[in-house]
Amino acid sequence: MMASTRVRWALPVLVGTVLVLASGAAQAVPVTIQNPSFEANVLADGAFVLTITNWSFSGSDTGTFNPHAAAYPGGVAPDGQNVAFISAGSAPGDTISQVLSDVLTAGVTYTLDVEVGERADGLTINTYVIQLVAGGAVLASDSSASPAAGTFATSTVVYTATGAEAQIGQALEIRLVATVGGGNQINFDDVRLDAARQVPVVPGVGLAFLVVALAGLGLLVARRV
Ligand SMILES: [Ca+2]
Ligand SMILES: [Ca+2]
Repeated sequence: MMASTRVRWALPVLVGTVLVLASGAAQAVPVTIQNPSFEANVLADGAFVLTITNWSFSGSDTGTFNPHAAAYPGGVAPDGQNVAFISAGSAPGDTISQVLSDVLTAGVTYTLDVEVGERADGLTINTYVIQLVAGGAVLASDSSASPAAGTFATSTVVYTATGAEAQIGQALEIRLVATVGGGNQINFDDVRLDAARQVPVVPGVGLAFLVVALAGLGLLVARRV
């Protein structure tokens, strides 16, 4: 193989290898949410309470519900036994929320997933929005889930903190909002928030490899001339 050919092949291979070592892979870890599946209250099938442990909420017709078979086939919740609800007596904008102990961190991609349900027993789904919040400011939101009666669908928010946000270092918050009040009900369950960041696999090895690789490339170039 000609020296010039070796150089042509060597450069992209070395640069590619160094980039892989230096950048690493995204590691997703769950962010702690208290009572994320609304199971803190033990309720009989069909029972509800106007409380949601660990969550704050506005309005007077919001709480925890163990669905009966009329609401969802088999009386089954997406996760565990219970769901949260914002119901008929609610006003537009009534909100279930929890401020988390984790703070908004630069370079992290957050993925918020919430199961959103429409009861099958005539309580038409309320329009809703789920929001990822930090320091009281809404970072991103989703209102696109459209479950059929008697089913749940996943609503997802994805947000990457660039580091330019004024809310870096401030507490994250999850909000589940009913955007139209009265006459309807919306159910939420299985709230999940993951944080993923690019992490170096072995930064020291990557840097050492870079030095050796560049030295090797220099030798190749030197031998060619
Ligand atoms: Ca649940
Ligand atoms: Ca049930």
